[in-house]
Amino acid sequence: MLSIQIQPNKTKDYIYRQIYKQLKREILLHHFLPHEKLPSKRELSKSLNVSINSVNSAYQQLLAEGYIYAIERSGFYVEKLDTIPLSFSKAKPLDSELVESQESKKNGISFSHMSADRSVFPFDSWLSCEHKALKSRRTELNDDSTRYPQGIYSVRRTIARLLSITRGVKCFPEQIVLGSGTQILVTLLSHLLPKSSTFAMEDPGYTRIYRLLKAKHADLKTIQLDDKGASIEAIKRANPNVVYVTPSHQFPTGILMPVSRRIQLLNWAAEADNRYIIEDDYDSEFKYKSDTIPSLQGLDSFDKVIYMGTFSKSLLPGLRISYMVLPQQLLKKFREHASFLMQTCNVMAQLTLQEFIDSGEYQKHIKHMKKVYSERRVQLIRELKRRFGESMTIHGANAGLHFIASFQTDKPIDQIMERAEHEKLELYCLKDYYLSEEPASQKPTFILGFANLPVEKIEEGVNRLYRALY
Ligand code: 76U
Repeated sequence: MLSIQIQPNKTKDYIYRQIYKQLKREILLHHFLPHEKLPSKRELSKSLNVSINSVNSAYQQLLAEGYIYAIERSGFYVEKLDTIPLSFSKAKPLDSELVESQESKKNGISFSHMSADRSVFPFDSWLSCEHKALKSRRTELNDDSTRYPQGIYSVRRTIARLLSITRGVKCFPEQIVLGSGTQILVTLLSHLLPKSSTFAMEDPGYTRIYRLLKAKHADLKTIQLDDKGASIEAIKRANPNVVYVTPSHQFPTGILMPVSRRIQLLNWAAEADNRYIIEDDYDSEFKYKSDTIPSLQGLDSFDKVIYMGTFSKSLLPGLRISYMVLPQQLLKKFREHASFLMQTCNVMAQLTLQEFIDSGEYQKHIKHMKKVYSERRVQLIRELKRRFGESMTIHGANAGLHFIASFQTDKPIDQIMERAEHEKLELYCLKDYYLSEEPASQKPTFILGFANLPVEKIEEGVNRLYRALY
C-alpha cells in the first residue's frame, strides 16, 4: 500500500513536489514491482485528498524523468530499474583535508606580491564605465561569444593602441588574443607552437607556468640567471626552441634585462625557424628610477616574440583579463586550429575595460598608482635598512610591485616561516621559486611585495619580519 504523507501547511514544498518526491523514493527503493501499475490519478487524488492536477503534475514529472511509463487508456506503470546504492541525505560529508579554510586575515600584514591595492582602486569610475558599456553596447553583450574567439575586436584595438604607446609593442588588433589569465593563454599557445617543442624557463621563475608546462612537456628545461637575466650560454646548453622570459622585471628576482642581452636573445631566436620567445610582461607599468623599458617584442623584427600581458597588476587580479600578441605565423595557426575555442573573458568586463582605457581613466589610474607604490617602495626600503642595516641586501627594486631581500641570520627558514605565520605576516620565500633544484646554501631570501602594504603598516610589518628572523 502506498504511504504518501502530504503536509499542506507545514512545508513550503508544492503538493505535487511532495507526491513526486515520495513516489520517486518508493520506486528507487524498489517498493514497487517492476511494471507495477500505479493508482489512477483520480484514486490517488481522492485517497490523499488533493487535487487531480497535483497528482497529474507529479506523474508527468516522473514520466519525464523515466521513473514511470504510460500506456494509453490503461494508466501509469513503474519502470524496471537496476539497483544502485542510494543516498537520500544532502551531500556526503567532506574529508577534512578537503575543507577550505575561511580563516580571517584580521590584523594580518601582507608582503604578498600577488595582489594590487584595492583600497585605492577607482571603483566609481570603473562602475560608471560599466554603466556606459551596459547602455551603449547591448548588442555585443547579447552576441554569441563564439563570434569573438580572440575577444571583442574594438577591445583589442584599444589594447593594441595602449601597448604601442606604453610598451612599444608593434601589432594589429588581429594579433591580440584575450584570455582569463596567463596560464590559460600559455596553454592555448602551447597548442600553436611547433609540436615537438622543448620549452625552457628562467630559474628561479614563475612556478605556476613551470608546473603547467611540466605536465605537458617532460623535457622542459631550466635556465640559470646571471646579472643580466636569462643566460645565453645556459640557453644554448639547454637547447630549447621556446624560452619563457620576464625581461622587464624578472620574476621573482627583479632583474631588468639590458638591451645587450635582449638583442642576444632575439638573435638566438632568429637562428632557427622553430624558435620562439615568450615575453611575460606582467608588471612593467611600474618602473621607478627611469621610464618604462620598451618591450622585447618592439625590438623584434624576426616575428619571434609572443608578448604576454595582464591587467592583474595594473588594475585588479580578480578582473581576470590577460592577453597575448601572436606573431603572424602563430596567428595563422590560431585561425586554422584554435578559433573553435570560446573566448574566456567575460564580455561585460572587456567592454568596461575598453571604456576605462578609452576615457583616459586607465592612464590616470596608473599615474596615481605609480605615485602610491613608489612611496611605499621608498618607505619600505628605508624602514628595512633602518631595522636590518648591513645584515640585509635588496635586489630587483627598480621596477614592479615587489623586490627580493636576503638576510644574515642563523635561523633555519622553516622556523622563520612558522614564526611569520604566528606573527600574522604573509611572507614568501625565494627558495620556493626555484624550478629545478634549490641552491645548496643561500641566505634566507624573501619576495617582499608592497602593493598591499599601506604606508602606515610598513613599520609594523618590518617589526614582525624582524621578530620572525631573529
Ligand atoms: C602573472 C607572472 C610572472 C604573469 C606573474 C603574474 O594569470 O594574468 C605569482 C606567484 O593574472 P594572470 O598572471 C599574471 N606572470 O607573477 C602574476 N602573479 C601571480 C598571480 F598573482 C602570482 O605565483 O607567486
